[in-house]
Amino acid sequence: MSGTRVVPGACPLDCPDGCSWQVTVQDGEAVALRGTPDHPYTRGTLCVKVNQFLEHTRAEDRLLYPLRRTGRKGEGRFERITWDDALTEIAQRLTKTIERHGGEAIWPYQGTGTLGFLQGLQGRAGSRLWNVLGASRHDMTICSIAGLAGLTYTLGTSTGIDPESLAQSRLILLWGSNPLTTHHHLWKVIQRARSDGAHVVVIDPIRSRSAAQADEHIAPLPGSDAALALGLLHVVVQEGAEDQEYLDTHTVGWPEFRKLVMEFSPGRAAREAGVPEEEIVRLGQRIATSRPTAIRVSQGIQRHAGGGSALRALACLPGVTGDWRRPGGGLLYSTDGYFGGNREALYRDDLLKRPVRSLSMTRLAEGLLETDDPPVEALIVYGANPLASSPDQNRIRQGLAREDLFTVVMDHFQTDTADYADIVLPATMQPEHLDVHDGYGHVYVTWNEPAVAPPGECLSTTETFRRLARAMRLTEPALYASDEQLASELLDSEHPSLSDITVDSLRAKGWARLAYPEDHVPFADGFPTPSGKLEFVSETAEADGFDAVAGYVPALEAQDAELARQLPFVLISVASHFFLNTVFGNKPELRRRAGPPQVVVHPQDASMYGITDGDRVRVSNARGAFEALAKVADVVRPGVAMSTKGHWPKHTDDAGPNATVAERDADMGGGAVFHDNRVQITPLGGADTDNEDAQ
Ligand SMILES: Nc1nc2c(c(=O)[nH]1)N[C@H]1C(S)=C(S)[C@@H](COP(=O)(O)OP(=O)(O)OC[C@H]3O[C@@H](n4cnc5c(=O)[nH]c(N)nc54)[C@H](O)[C@@H]3O)O[C@H]1N2
Ligand SMILES: Nc1nc2c(c(=O)[nH]1)N[C@H]1C(S)=C(S)[C@@H](COP(=O)(O)OP(=O)(O)OC[C@H]3O[C@@H](n4cnc5c(=O)[nH]c(N)nc54)[C@H](O)[C@@H]3O)O[C@H]1N2
Ligand code: SF4
Ligand SMILES: [Mo]
Repeated sequence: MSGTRVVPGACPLDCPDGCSWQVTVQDGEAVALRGTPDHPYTRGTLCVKVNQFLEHTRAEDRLLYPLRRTGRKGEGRFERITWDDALTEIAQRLTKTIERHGGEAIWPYQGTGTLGFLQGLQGRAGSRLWNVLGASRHDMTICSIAGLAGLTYTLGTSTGIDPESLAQSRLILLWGSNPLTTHHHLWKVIQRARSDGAHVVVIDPIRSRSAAQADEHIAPLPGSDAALALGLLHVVVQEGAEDQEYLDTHTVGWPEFRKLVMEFSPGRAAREAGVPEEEIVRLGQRIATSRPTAIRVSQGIQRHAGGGSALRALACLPGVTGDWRRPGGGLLYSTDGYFGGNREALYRDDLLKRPVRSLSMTRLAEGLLETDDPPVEALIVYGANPLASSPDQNRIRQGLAREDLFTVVMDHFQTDTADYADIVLPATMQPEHLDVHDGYGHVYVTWNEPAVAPPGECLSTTETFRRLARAMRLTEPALYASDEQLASELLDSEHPSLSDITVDSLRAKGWARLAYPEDHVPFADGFPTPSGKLEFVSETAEADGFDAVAGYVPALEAQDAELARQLPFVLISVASHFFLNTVFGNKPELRRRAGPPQVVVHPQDASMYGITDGDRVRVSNARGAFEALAKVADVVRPGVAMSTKGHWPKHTDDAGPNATVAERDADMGGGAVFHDNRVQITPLGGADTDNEDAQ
């Protein structure tokens, strides 16, 4: 063995690809990391962000010890303390809070830093402890929820088709999805389809990396997708390409939905979506003749006031053409539901003594500044960086600065959010703890074996919560389950997807394909809706206060012509190629490659508003402002401006795109509206002069 071993693991990040990786360990040190070569989806490659993950684990600025704040909130001055002191203080504060206001005054604010079932989001890490304490429930609204809710009205589930089936598609619509940046392993599948003659169309207001590589790019107005979909279906029906037999046997409400489709002539859809009528007719005809057609839609498109409705309408499209029954046809948003692990066993919601309120992740400012009965007195942030990532940055800052708020942040690095903590706790990184992962863009499950000892005094999330439970003298045995116990409780499930997967088999190989056949068609036996069919008309939606018929709900700010006069740009802040949300926002090499924060505007807009390439500009609205360098390029359509998420506010002017984003809900699920955001852009003077007083 000569001291060298290869340890199987998983990329923990919030990315659909959920890569399987291997860590080479020599004499107790991780010396190499690579994508697992024989994993059918990872295929031996990670990505530009994660290739140097091991370096990131050894970064100079890594948090290694518990810290107590010594300066003002936000100032960033801390002193090292022992774990015992940290846990004693946290236990006392939480106990006092519970005595005064009850458990609901505690807000466990968990983010997407790791998706692991033990250490992260998928297993709602910490859930058992919060249930015992009766803490407020944290509602994960930040990423994909509006779309999940919209799809569920149509399909009865949000779980879509197997991405690997796209290899069999004849037409692929990448609808508000940029896989070359956000989940690049799908591109290999797309290329396989293309080599068999498939045509790839990107539908995105921005000519993304993926759009630039596609066969065709259609650039609709932000938030107009459902109108576009209805226009395309109008053409499909005009061409006589609806699958009447499928409609009769597998759907409900076609007559009502058809009526709506017939109201969306290509001309009307073209006006709503701001694209040429010919493009709609041409793509409609292509859909009419391309069996099967697959739609890959990811999260970007549902960050608008009508985002849930958009997904609800898009899922209807393969219902009209009958593609839901063909391998390579249908829609993929998430594969979350394929893994039938026993999530309930991890959550242990039975430990909750009485129902508790929910607080929405994307309404942190409201939660901290306006909520009483009881007020939020203790905020435990883990795997999240809300000061950078959540809407209405300025008010979040105000909330975090509250002197009477007790804040604990568990993280790897001293983020903007951590600067507001009373206590900072150092967390382990992926090669240092045990975890189990699935993926939301494939149908595999992965085992992450600890490869090396944690540096300094870093502790895993599970161990931190076990020690906190002990410090609080809690007696519930479920709070002390070991990581191995948790993993086996998760995998101990009757669900057929896990029929031949055990802890031992998974641990030995590192990954397994869930037990679905190769050409699996998810809705071959019907849909899990109340009617058992695809629902163009949904009584459930109607009962929830939505139109019974799936349709078009415009964006709020993006489609507001009145507002557009003062705030001419719709700001879309997309995924950066080099960061994963705010993870890696402090990694020097990736920061260098990403460059400084930019805002991209169309040449026509640039000349209208006096913006020159390289100008320092102020991007603002009534909610707030941030500074960036202007880039003038026709990758955006006129009226749209693009920036990226991921830059750390403290590296720039203490602000980012979310200073301008409203703390407002999308139509469904309480989702965020990051892209339904109007701003103005004002030059601050040339890049060289650096004159902030100019205008
Ligand atoms: N490199 C990298 N990869 C990531 C991430 C990252 O930060 N960096 N983030 C991860 C996470 S958390 C997620 S949720 C996924 C997101 O994955 P994606 O959804 O693929 O990424 P986004 O960039 O958020 O949005 C995709 C596209 O949606 C477009 N879009 C915005 N509004 C509209 C609209 O109204 N209509 C249409 N048709 N398109 C619209 C944007 O212009 C953008 O190009 O990616 C994951 N992968
Ligand atoms: N303007 C704009 N804002 C957006 C978006 C957008 O498109 N535009 N996208 C939104 C989306 S899709 C998402 S998902 C959210 C993400 O928002 P958040 O969930 O807040 O994610 P991050 O900002 O990446 O912060 C994750 C933090 O977790 C830490 N971390 C990672 N692993 C661990 C671990 O094992 N233990 C602990 N304790 N900490 C860990 C990381 O160091 C990092 O500081 O951002 C949203 N914000
Ligand atoms: S970020 Fe995505 S593509 Fe990159 S290694 Fe992780 S799972 Fe794979
Ligand atoms: Mo996300």
